[in-house]
Amino acid sequence: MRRLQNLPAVIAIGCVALLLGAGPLNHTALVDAASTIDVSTDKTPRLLDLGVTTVGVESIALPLHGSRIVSVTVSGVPAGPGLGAYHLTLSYNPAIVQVQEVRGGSAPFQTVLTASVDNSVGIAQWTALQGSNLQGPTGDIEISRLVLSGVGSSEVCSALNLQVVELWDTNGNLIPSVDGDGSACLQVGLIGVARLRSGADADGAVGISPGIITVLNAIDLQPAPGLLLGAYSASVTYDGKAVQVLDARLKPPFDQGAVNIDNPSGIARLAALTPNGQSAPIAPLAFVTLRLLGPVGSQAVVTLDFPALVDVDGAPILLQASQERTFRRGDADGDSLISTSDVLFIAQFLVGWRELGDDLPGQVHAVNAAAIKHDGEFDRITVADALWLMQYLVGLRDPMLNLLANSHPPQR
Ligand SMILES: [Ca+2]
Ligand SMILES: [Ca+2]
Ligand SMILES: [Ca+2]
Repeated sequence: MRRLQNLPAVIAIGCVALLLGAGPLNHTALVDAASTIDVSTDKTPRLLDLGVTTVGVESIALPLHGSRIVSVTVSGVPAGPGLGAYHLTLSYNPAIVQVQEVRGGSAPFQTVLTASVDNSVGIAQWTALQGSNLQGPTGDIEISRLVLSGVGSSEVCSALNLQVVELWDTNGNLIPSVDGDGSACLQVGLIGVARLRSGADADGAVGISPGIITVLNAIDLQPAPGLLLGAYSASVTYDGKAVQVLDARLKPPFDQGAVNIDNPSGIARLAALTPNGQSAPIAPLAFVTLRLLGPVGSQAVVTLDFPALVDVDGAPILLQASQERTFRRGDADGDSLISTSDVLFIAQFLVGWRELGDDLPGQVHAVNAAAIKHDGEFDRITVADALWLMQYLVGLRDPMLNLLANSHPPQR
């Protein structure tokens, strides 16, 4: 039986407004839409209004056979020296949820110092510190991300019991805090399988293209017959110091929507719908142009998630797993090293001997190659990228690809 015919539109408007911070629309519709679809972003209760520093973990819906990333966030760090270091533990029911990985969060907490995970008893603990600046962050900051996977067999929940062992400011004073626990609930509904590719758009702009390749029933992992996707919101997250999103282009049939790019925070949000629905595979859903900013060879990870994905009737679909791509500025052949081979790959691509891609040997990694020399509105691969990398390899340019002051092109 069908639900409201206009639900995808309501949902998409709600999505766009919620995710993109648009002005108030119809508040009721927005809240309804959020409660209908926003199963994965049930936020931890915040005690900010009371002036209490809170360390919270998100509540999340986990697909059977799938994994998701949850944020651990400190809110309400008081004005002063700011956050310098933390030590946290998380306990959970390992028969329902397991911690696959503990990662850093936003800068300056983009890495963890130590992490230990025991999935046999259900305890993870980790520490991090930031030594980049005596003025640490105040207010709200995402300090780490946990990759969780669902391992149970029915719709049950596990508490995500966070405990703050210690929270320090950069002067070495303890910051009093409370913890905000979350939960992870297994879902046995529909699972969307996403794909993230890197390459070039029709005009040569390099970047990534997210897509949904299939929708499965969680119980038997068989494709859901006749399912039409109606709307999505996607997030692309990255370290804003290493990567910039220059543009995000919605592609038909999901071309009604909106885009919000926040490079300082390292997140780009897309939300779009298609009124009549479309069956998977839908790839690409969009094209997101990327620029790498760091020194030659430095690594940058870009993660794609779908905070909301619904079928044409508004029923939620959980993503099986976030998708990631790792980039290295200059590494055109994708072997993680910077060498003359990268120069060769670019030159060979330019005369049509190699194709773009990042999943088969011999392909040219478009974003890595194009980002050697930045090119205006978007980066593309030109012979100047090969030239600059060669100049770097012979010592004429520094790792940021600036010409060295005492190096000159040969005279006559
Ligand atoms: Ca707790
Ligand atoms: Ca290489
Ligand atoms: Ca270029």
